[in-house]
Amino acid sequence: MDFLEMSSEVKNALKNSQPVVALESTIISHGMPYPTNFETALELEKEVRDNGAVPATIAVIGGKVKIGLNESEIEYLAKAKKIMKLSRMDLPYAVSKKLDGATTVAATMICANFGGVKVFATGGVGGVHRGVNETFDISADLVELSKTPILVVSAGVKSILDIPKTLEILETLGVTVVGYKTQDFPSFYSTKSGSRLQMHVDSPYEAAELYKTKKKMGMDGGILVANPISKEHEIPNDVVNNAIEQALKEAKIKKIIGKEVTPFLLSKIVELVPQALEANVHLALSNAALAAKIAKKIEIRS
Ligand code: PSU
Ligand code: MN
Repeated sequence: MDFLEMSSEVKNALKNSQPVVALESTIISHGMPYPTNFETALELEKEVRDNGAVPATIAVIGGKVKIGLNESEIEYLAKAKKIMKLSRMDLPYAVSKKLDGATTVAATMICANFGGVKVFATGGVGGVHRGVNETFDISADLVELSKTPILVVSAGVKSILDIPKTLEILETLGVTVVGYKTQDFPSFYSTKSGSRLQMHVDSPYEAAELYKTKKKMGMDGGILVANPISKEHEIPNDVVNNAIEQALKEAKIKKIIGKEVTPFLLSKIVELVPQALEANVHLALSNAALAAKIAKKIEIRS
């Protein structure tokens, strides 16, 4: 794979069956404002290390799929104004044209899998957008979860999305969705969404066993571990919901479509509810810590 460039740290870790956790880059370039995005990207790597795994932040730079970015590459992504947002459809184009791009959950899963990374921590995955009946806007993240064998830790999905419909599609696609110590599907800023989950795991060990079992059974696709934000950092639903309603209204007026929808809504929400950014950082860190613990359990020979 001449398009793949792994850092020596990640390469060594994988060679020695040490735990590695993939981290995405769209959260840096399109998910948070500078400088919080840069600081958070570094803190996420530290959190993974502090919990005993090697971080591998993923992006495409100069047409190379990079697994394990250095600090200046992360800074570049954090500051770049017009960096491409790469999902599955864009990935071969960016590589072929030797472009730079940040990877979404879908593209990060694909790239992690190229390198043999099994676990990936993010903030929130994409899903079925509200108004899907008209727009057909369904994130490619969901389809990727049905194809690519990565365990993804996320704080559920934001209520900018239609959460019940997102869960329906995940069921249709056969994605194994489990709550982490919860039976409520979390909605990013909130531990609950009103949607219930049938399945849960209660330890990193159980999550690792689920991953190993799915693999042993030869079944395609990933696992979505929904890890709720901690109670102390939770933002009440009604506080965020007003902001979300307003953001959605504005997106409609401004005719924002396609891959611009999610970044537009994310930045609008932070503009309207500044504490949302801090909550976002906290939940992402908590997901990175849990992902590292799960990755460690996966690498223990059973
Ligand atoms: N949700 C968030 N923060 C994010 C994203 C989603 O709360 O940063 C990013 C992720 O990279 C996710 C992508 O994969 O947005 C989904 O975009 P779309 O809806 O265009 O598929
Ligand atoms: Mn979309």
